[in-house]
Amino acid sequence: MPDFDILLPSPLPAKVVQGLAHVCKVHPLWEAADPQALIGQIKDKVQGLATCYGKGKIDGDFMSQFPNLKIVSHYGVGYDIIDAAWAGAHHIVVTNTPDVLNDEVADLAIGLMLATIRQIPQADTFLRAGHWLKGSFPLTATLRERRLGIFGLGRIGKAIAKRAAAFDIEIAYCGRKKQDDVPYRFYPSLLELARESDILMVIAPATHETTNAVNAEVLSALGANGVLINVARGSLVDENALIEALKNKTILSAGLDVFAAEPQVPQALIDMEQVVLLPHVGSASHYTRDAMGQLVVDNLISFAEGRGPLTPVAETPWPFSA
Ligand code: 8YV
Repeated sequence: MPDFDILLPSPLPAKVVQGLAHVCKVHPLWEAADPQALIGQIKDKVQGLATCYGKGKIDGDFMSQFPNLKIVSHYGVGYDIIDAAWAGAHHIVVTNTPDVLNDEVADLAIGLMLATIRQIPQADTFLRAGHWLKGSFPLTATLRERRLGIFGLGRIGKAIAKRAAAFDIEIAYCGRKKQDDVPYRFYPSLLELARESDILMVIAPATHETTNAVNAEVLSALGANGVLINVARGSLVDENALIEALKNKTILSAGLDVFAAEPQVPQALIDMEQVVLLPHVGSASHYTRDAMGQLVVDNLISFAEGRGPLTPVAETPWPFSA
């Protein structure tokens, strides 16, 4: 194994750090008393970064501190914190952790959908508070006769659709293009999809085009019986428009696993009883996080040993053409 120094800008699971430390020189930036001084000492040696979703952005300014940087291995399928186009233009490959989390996130999305429509957390709170002794929990909305619109029919979107099909509800989707090998109805515009749906499931990537895509107009098209579920990124939903729609009851409820400025969650949402709010736990099981961590390690080791990256992202196709 050649010398290969890897910088970890923000905390990753211990198994990832240990897995890398067996074969590479690992520099956990968050443990440094003076992070900038550490960067100064190791900047010429660093060939890889292992990153995760968190506070900092891995942009051109950050990556350009390391003249010999060759690979950024990201812990997560969504890599919106990384400027992958910049990396590609500078022959730095970016990898993510696709597929290994599809089922976990899809399970959570379905759970959140049911929890929101049938008010499962609210019913639990009701029982614990002793209210059942005084009367029954109020009747809830239903999944019956609903139409599910999936915004983003990628790998996770398809896993959600497969599960939703078992509920005997209509399924439609919108995305960059129509996919001929799926049985679901395609709508080219999100507005049209919202108009034809009672549940809008958001699972598209966070890009410039999808920022605030779920806006006031889309929410109004979803309608007064409408339920919004977001397991993608907070940036896809105009949070102020969502709060207004919920306050004015122009939609029924929302189940959210992600927020625009997480872990900060708007107090207005916390104060609403009809919403279900989760702390970004879509992929957060031991099983799936271990699989994601292993893929972060495997990408870096495969690259360091000259075998190339395992799961490069679209912006940095491997091998780079000269
Ligand atoms: C995060 C996620 O990566 O994969 C994604 O895109 O949103 C999550 O799985 C996770 O929070 C780890 O940082």
